[in-house]
Amino acid sequence: MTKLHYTRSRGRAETTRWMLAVNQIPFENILIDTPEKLAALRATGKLPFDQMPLLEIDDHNLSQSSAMIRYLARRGGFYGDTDTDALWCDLVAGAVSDFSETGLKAVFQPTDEIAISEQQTAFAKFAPCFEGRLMENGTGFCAGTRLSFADVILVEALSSYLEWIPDILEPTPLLKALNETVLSHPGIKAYLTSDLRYPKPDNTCVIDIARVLQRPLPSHFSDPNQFVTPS
Ligand SMILES: N[C@@H](CCC(=O)N[C@@H](CS)C(=O)NCC(=O)O)C(=O)O
Repeated sequence: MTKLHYTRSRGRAETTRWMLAVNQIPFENILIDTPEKLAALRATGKLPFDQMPLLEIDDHNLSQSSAMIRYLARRGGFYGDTDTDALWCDLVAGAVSDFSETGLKAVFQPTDEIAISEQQTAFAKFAPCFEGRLMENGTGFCAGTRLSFADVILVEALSSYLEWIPDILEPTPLLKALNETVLSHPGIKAYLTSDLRYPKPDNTCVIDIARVLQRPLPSHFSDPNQFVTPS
């Protein structure tokens, strides 16, 4: 069984979960929810950069979410049909990686108002470019004539924005249509309604991550250094 090791959250493992889902590969979330479990995982030597997530698949130990999504894209034929399609997949994926950071960081912001405002700013910057790409390509997809990993990770990033700002896609009809296309894929649909999909991140996730990584909490928490071990 394919195993994805990560904290009890979507975080940097979520694009890989969506790519497993679109490939319809059954997988297990292996919870790394204590500093001891993280230390034990690091001691196995399976984390070349000491970072989670770790994806155990096809006798490989994969690190780095960008490598995981590309491995799964090649494995399932989600990297376009031509070199030009593949190039567009990578171009869009690069922009999605920047765009998704604001969604990932939303839960770490001191107030919901700040989280929403930051996402509105990032959406205003990137969404017209994604919409423009969809218009130029003219197939309903970001690259080539069918679904690619670029579409999947773009909609994954949008899913976070939509949880904070439900009407955010109204000004971008092509992005809205792509969102619906990806969400109606049978593998994605099954994943999103399964127990494998974690809920919208909240303070519990923020605390969990800081505790497992023994890192400071955001400064608006009352005791930001409570999990930092003195060196
Ligand atoms: N570029 C990496 C980043 C992974 C990452 O930052 N992982 C965090 C947990 S969310 C981690 O393991 N941090 C521990 C460390 O950097 O030592 C990826 O996308 O996989």
